[in-house]
Amino acid sequence: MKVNENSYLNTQAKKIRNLTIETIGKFGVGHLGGSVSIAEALSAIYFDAANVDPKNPKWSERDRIVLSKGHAGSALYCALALKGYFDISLLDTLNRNGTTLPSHCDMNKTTGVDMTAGSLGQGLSAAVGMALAGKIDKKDYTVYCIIGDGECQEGQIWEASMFAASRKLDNLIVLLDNNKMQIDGLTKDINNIEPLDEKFKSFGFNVYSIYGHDADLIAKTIKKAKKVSGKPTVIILDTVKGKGVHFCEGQVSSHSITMTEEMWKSAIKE
Ligand SMILES: Cc1ncc(C[n+]2csc(CCOP(=O)(O)OP(=O)(O)O)c2C)c(N)n1
Ligand SMILES: [Mg+2]
Repeated sequence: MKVNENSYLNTQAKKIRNLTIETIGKFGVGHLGGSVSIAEALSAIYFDAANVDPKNPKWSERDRIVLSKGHAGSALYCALALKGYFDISLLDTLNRNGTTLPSHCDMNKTTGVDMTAGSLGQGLSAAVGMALAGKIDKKDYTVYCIIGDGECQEGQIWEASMFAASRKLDNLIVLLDNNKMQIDGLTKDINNIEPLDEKFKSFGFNVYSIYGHDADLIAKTIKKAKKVSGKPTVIILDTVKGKGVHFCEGQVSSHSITMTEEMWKSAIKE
């Protein structure tokens, strides 16, 4: 796998990852593992694919972005700050009393967040609704929705997927962060969801399975997906939970982790 680590999109991903480590680190505890595993996906969406305007976050023609795995809100906030939705200094309020940046995403609190999430499974249904509304209103926007692998154990994911395909929602692109771990174990041991590609195909999706830590590859795949008509797309991202953080990469314990200042600073240095 040849990855251009210094490309624009992979550099943005690195910025998202480092800022996420710092933001969670300064608070002392948070969902680090599943946040850093989507750094490249967020970079590809916000810094290449999405037609959005940070100065006009409610623009009716904008692409919609739903982080269904809402516990990774910190990474989304870092992407939004880097994109210019709000000042980077706001990240220092994460999770503190009165903040507009709660642990899990809240569309009524945070500029640029299109959907409230945290109860796993629900964000995809909302994204499907947005995509259907776009078709009914004859609008040209695309809906991007990031879901987790553990989240795919929710029946609601499959109900929403069945409906998306039956309505031929080719304006929906789902990115599945397949880091193969959930809150307290390996996804395959708790309730195996594989073969994911075959499942989504049988539900009527256009499916791509790619390496998930190359933002250039993700952006290229999104471009391909946008040319497909009559079907929603899922891009299954082969990712690593805790990616890029030496004390938790590939470990279930990265799901929610306590960090000392020394720990998060050493991770950023690395
Ligand atoms: C409906 C629901 N059940 C349980 C939880 C608690 N919970 C939060 S994150 C998580 C694990 C999710 O695993 P995955 O989707 O793979 O997320 P990731 O590995 O990306 O962190 C669980 C069970 C929840 N938020 N919502
Ligand atoms: Mg997972």
